[in-house]
Amino acid sequence: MRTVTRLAGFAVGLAAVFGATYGVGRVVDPAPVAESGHDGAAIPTTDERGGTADRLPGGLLVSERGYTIEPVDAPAGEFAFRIAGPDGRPVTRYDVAHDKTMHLIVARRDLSGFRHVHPELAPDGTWRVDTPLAGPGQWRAFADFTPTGGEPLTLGVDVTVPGELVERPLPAPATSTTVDGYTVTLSGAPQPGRTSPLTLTVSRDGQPVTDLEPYLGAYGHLVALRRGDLAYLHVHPDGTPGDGRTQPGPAVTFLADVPSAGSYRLYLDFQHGGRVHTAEFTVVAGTAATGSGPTPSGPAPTGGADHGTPGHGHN
Ligand SMILES: [Cu+2]
Repeated sequence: MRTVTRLAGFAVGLAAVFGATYGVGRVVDPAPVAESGHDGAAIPTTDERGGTADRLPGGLLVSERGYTIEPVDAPAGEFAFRIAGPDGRPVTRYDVAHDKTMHLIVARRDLSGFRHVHPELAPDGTWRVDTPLAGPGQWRAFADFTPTGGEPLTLGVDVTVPGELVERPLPAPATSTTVDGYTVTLSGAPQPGRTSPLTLTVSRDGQPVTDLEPYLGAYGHLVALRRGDLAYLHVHPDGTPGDGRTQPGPAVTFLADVPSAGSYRLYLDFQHGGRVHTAEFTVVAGTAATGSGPTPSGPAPTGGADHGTPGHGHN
């Protein structure tokens, strides 16, 4: 299938090119990468030198701008780490962002097993949390934080949990998935080099959910991880609770700036009924918008295959 062929090509090219555009993206972005689609070919972004590579996507580096994430030994059942500051000492002062001073996101390298948790800070600068690493595998842990007096940062580090490794294939792109009895549909598709709206709509038992609860200061919290290198994108909601225009569902809109074409896994955290639920989607950036055109032929687009709930319906 054509998509697969294209992805193979992307994988080769990504490492070389991704540095050029993100970070500048939203604010400056003098040369939209979207131009790559204009030649009609499937060859993206071989020359993006118009942008200054002053910042990579988040999460690719273990150390950036003087700050370094350092996992530390922890008792069984716990995950612990420190952030070393420019002076080499553990950072103990952080600013609140999205309601928390530290967001820890983990996913396996195959993009399965996503979890988003909030560790507790000890006075010596050690962050601790019940381990979010659910089983064996090569995990990537992302610390998303703002050191007081500094800029927001996302550092990433690999963590191996020994045991039998089971590689999980990335689920096919889909525009609908189910989680905990909720059906979540996705419309929109991220386009490299421009801000792309993504709208996620939540229903349950066929009824739109119109009383989503604020979670981390929004009606949804969306993280995207890029297949291949796990570049981390925190995607911002378009609107916040109480701003006079943002409704508590069923639709939540985000503005995504993806740094390149390729496959991404989206993880939507939303809160309803006092619980946080995570809906996952695979999307391919740089293709026609999902939900607004014919579905490519190929595997049945039921999606969510990893959740074992094929045939979730509209009823
Ligand atoms: Cu968080």
